[in-house]
Amino acid sequence: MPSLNILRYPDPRLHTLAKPVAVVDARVKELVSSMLQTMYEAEGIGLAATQVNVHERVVVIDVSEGRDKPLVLINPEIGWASSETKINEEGCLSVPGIYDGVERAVAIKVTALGLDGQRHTHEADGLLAVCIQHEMDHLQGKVFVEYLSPLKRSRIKTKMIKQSKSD
Ligand code: GNR
Ligand code: NI
Repeated sequence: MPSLNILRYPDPRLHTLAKPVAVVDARVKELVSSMLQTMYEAEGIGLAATQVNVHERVVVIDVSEGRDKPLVLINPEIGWASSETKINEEGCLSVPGIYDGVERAVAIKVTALGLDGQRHTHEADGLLAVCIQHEMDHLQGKVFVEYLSPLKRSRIKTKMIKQSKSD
């Protein structure tokens, strides 16, 4: 299972809308396995298929301390979100070195297919809830910097372009 290249903002491919997975077959399982390896290597707590230029509704997450509790969400749907929100500091593997506050629902209920092809319900709060919402945005082609002011976003864009030219 090779690790995959992570697209960097402002790559326009990060704004692609992902399509639902039709069947959880060997191909999807291989994608998940490569995504998990890529996420662990990059020391991220989540990764959406969009970030590795695969435009299907697949997300992997691990918010555990031991980095040993992978969560796989295929075709995730938010069934409920708390009206209570909170601003959390976020970062993104596609926007390395940038951290800023984003307002998110504090708690959510999500249903998604697992690797068993069955739909499961997940109740999440804290960092897990933040991460799931961040990853589901990626599947819609949305990067967290799009919640920031146009001035901040434009500075981030310039910084990312400079960075990409120096490495
Ligand atoms: O590794 C990540 N950390 C993080 C921290 C706060 C809020 C969201 C995240 S997700 C991010 C990995 C990533 O870019 N996933 O798309
Ligand atoms: Ni991200």
